[in-house]
Amino acid sequence: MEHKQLKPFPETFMWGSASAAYQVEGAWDQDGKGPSVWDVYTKKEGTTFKGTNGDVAVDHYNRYKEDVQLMAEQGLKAYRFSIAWSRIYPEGSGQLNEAGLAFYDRLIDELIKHNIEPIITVYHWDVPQELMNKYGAWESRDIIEDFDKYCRTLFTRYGDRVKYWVSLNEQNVFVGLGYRSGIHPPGVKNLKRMYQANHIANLANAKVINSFHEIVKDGKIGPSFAYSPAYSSDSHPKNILAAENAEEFNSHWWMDIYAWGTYPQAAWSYLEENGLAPTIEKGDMELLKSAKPDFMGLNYYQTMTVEHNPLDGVGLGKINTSGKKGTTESTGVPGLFKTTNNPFLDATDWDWAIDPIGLRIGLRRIVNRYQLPVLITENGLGAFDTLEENDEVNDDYRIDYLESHIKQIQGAISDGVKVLGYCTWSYTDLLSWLNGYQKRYGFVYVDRDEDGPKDLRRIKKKSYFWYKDVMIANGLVDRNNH
Ligand code: BGP
Repeated sequence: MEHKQLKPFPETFMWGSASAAYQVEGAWDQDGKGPSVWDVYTKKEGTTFKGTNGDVAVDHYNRYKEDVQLMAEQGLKAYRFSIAWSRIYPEGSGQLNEAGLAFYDRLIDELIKHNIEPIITVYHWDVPQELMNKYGAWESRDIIEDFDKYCRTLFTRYGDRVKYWVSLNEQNVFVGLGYRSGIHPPGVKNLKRMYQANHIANLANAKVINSFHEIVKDGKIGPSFAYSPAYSSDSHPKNILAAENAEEFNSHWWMDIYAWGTYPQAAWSYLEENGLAPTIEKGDMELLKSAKPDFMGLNYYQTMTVEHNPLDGVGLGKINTSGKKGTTESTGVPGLFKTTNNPFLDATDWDWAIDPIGLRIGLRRIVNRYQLPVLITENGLGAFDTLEENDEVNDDYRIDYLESHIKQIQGAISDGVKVLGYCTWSYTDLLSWLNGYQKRYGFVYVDRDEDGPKDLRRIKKKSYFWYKDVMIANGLVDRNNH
């Protein structure tokens, strides 16, 4: 759609940025925190790039004031961060840790003092290890009560000051990588278990959305979904069908549940045919239907281009965690679809397709299908940055990336899509789960690498100043005049 004139960003638009507890906080056992599954998983041989972990990360736990100060100077409007469940309940349930709760009080108050809207993610993948030991975490229905109790504690404690909340971050990623490809904790490769754990996570998500609406009456909550809109490799109907399969299995499977409380038909019948369907108990579907998110959180990085994949075709391919471009293998589900390169798109050094128009397409698809406003909870470029003389980081490539995506958001707004805000990933550099510290996303460079924390000094990148101008202008600025 082309417009004679684009609509401006709404005055209330939340220009933000994001992080997650395990990736920034460090302080892994400080002030009574219990271990999470990531504390344990990253210590196992061969799980992460060069054996990196978040023990220290970028030490945000001890340096949060300095980080918020940087946000304030930049004029950041919103900051999305996650709470580490095992700081609040070190064993997942039972004993409450006041020191953990107090840390987030301080962080929230510091943000509010500087007019930065806090957006809390209650779960960004770091389930307490004790719940894994006790009952297999997401594989047991016991987690529904424990998660609800944990979330109610947060809603009650912070709901007076925090009005935007994210329930599960990228459920599709944590169950997919945790139970299909086995490269996230618990490192399992078993589809039956994956679909069962996913169903339980759906129930837990629905329950806490209902609890939220009961406790924080004037707040808004939604899940954050990692949506990679699927394209067909060409106009051959069998490839179009493969793209339909990819949309249904990779996206509608989750978003239909969030918005409507129903599983999509073709995917459900495929799972039944293959003995993979989750067990639905009495009351499950009613619970799923009863929970209504206030927005769809969207984490957007790339689109996926797919083609037909026969029953004896491609399965799981290797992913690129080294930053050596071109090392990602085609991946697929035999009988459904497989990925292929899109000749029209460039890619990052980690082989993620760069596709700003894909963001607009994704926004349009979500809004048309679900009639929900969208909060963009993540979008950004993972890249190698160079710290130059005089503490400069000239990350023009990151500005190009963000600028082109913001342009398409404005396009989507002009098309009629309601977008509440835009959180870039990430604020400071941080630990990229499997990819170490060399894959950087931040506006703020942090002086550390895989070999150790160095001095953890914070350095403003060029993109820091550029985003500042965007926020002042409430929209894109002419870069030549800045
Ligand atoms: C999302 C996660 C983030 C973040 C981002 C970048 O999937 O929600 O936590 O890590 O992707 O991914 P990566 O670190 O793998 O480059």
